[in-house]
Amino acid sequence: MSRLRSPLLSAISILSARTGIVALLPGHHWAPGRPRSHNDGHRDEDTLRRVHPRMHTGRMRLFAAVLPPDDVTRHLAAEVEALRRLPDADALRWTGRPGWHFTLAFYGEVADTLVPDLSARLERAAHRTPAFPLALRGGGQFGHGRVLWTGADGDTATLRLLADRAEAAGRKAGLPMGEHRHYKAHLTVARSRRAVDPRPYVDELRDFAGQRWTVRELVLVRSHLPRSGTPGEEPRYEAVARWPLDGAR
Ligand code: 2AM
Repeated sequence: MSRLRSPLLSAISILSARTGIVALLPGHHWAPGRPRSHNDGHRDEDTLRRVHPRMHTGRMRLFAAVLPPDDVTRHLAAEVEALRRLPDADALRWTGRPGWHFTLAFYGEVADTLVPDLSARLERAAHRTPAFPLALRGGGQFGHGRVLWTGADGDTATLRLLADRAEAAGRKAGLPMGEHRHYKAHLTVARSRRAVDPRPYVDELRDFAGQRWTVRELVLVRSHLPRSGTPGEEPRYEAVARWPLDGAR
């Protein structure tokens, strides 16, 4: 077990022992994707670790998410294949299937000491929220083609409620969450550092409709930023805890 992960694992293990609810997934690496170019003013802990590989900085980059199941991401992968056949698709950096997620709240670099409180609050948020139906649907873009995404259909009101609760959990745990913004459910499929014409991609995504599934879990995800320095390399995502949604309807 790496020294870097042990404080989180022990923090969550304590929580797990107390509540019996937290499911640990050590070593379960489920995703690439790409971070935004900024990191909300936090130190870039992965960069520090690259410079000092033995250094344990006592922080980790975390976010709360909903993860679509395999059959849903398989269908999206086929759609993304079609998008990648469009002219100039190589100008975009495409996110990878194992990492596809709906971000609920992004926490940035979180001190190990705050993780148990954050986890307890997320567990309560999950406990108060009912399982709900969701599907991937259509698409859109932010920032003149810098972010291309597919959207959500189904019980998006409960998705938003869960996102608001995940954000509140971070705020109450003492994390600097920035100003509250209206939640826009999106699953990022590609990014670009420069503006690109997004219309062909958004047109192609317009009729995309994935199959429904029931969202039953809130997942806390750790993002490991790339260490190689290779441009365009994706972060590695790791699901560190999952809590069942078991609120009453
Ligand atoms: P996204 O949801 O638009 O793709 C991990 O980095 C996830 O957290 C990504 O899915 C990312 O964006 C989301 N995220 C939200 N705010 C972020 C920020 N300030 N920096 C990095 N990622 C952020």
